[in-house]
Amino acid sequence: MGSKNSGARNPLKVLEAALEGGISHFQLREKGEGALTGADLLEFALDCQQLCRSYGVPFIINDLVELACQIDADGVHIGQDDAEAGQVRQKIGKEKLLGVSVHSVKEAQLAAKAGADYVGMGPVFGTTSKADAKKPAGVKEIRTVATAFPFLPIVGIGGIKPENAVQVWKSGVAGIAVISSITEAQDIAGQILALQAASKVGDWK
Ligand code: TZP
Ligand code: MG
Repeated sequence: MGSKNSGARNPLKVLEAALEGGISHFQLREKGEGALTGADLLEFALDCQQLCRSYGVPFIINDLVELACQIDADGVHIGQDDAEAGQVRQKIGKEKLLGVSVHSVKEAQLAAKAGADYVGMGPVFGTTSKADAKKPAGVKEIRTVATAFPFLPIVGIGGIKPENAVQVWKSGVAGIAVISSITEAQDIAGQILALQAASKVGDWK
């Protein structure tokens, strides 16, 4: 999430509630109308980083490789239209997390070769959180990539809610990433529990 994803609520309070609720990773994605820049963005990023550190949760920055290096973030996430993954890996070093958004086996293969630790795939469902989102892709390609690269962690993203998370978990992802499902939840901890619990549905069968 970014500073503009939490509606009337303070984004740092929403992040804190999500950390308290048990999110495993946080990605700062500061985009869209009114997005923070310059010193304001730096301050917000540092605040998010400090909160994540206090919960022992990795803090990843979307797109902004320079900012990630400047504040020693735990990782960077880039898309196909951002900097080239191999160059970003060179820049951040081998200890940092590198995530790359992919939409096909070919893109996943290139990302893995360039040193990605995980790939993001989506939008699985319709989303209003990404202005330039492609059309919903479902889980078909996730299954294909998961089969082709069983050791490459895939994170599903886009319109994922507790009600539709089971099919994403079942497609072979290592994790799911959400914005609105958590930022718009009244009971953030309860929502996180429900999203996580969806990964277990059917396990007892
Ligand atoms: N990439 C694909 S969909 C998306 C991004 C960043 C937005 C996810 O937000 P939401 O609110 O969980 O649909
Ligand atoms: Mg990007």
